[in-house]
Amino acid sequence: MNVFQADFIKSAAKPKDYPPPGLPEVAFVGRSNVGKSSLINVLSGRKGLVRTSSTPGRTQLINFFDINSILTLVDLPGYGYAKAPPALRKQWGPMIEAYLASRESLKAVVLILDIRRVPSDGDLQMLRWLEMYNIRPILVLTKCDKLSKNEQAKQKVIIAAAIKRDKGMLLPFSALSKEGRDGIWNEIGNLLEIQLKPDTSPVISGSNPSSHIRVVEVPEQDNQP
Ligand SMILES: Nc1nc2c(ncn2[C@@H]2O[C@H](COP(=O)(O)OP(=O)(O)OP(=O)(O)O)[C@@H](O)[C@H]2O)c(=O)[nH]1
Ligand SMILES: [Mg+2]
Repeated sequence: MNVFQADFIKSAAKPKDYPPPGLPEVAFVGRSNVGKSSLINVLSGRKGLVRTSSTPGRTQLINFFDINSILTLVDLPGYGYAKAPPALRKQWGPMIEAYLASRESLKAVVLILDIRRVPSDGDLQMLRWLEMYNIRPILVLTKCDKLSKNEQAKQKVIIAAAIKRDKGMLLPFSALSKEGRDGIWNEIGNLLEIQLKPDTSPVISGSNPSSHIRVVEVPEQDNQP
């Protein structure tokens, strides 16, 4: 997918503050510090589109980003940050649940797991929530640059068993090397019924089959909201 345009739309905590529904949305969930915001930056090809941090709890609101005016990427605050202020931890569950339960334009969820770690209780809870809302997540194993190929294969087996999924469903990714980027875009394209051919125009099929958007290559740029 060539991203020729990536823009911060807005931050929101409550449904009344979300942008108007319309374009299909892809939400990114995972524990705090797992690499959600870094993944969005790599997918968008903009290093500074979303703020990232080595300190957990960087993303505290729901952040919406427009991509090529054909879809919206949604960065959700991470769970499981023990040192988060109590008020924030209390707010987190209802904020995420309201979004997952009520957002009609939500078409895909990317659940991000750290390839080095056994999935946490928060991850398992998130999987249960998604099942409850009938959402089949795209499962990404991030930070794979930190392990050898051999170790990655072992971790895949362990993580697949912990979450009771086929290991073939787990997509390795690295925000450093960008390995896995195209595979994740393909999965998103499949779920959104958008054809994302790298050298041609992305086309929204279904409701608007004639919508053609020309894509051009642009250099990475900082675009901090
Ligand atoms: N080596 C490596 N580091 C990564 C990768 N992805 C993210 N990181 C690092 O992990 C830290 C957290 O990344 P973020 O993208 O801010 O994580 P987040 O999930 O958005 O965190 P919160 O907003 O706090 O929930 C940063 O220091 C990133 O540079 C990766 O694929 N490889
Ligand atoms: Mg973040």
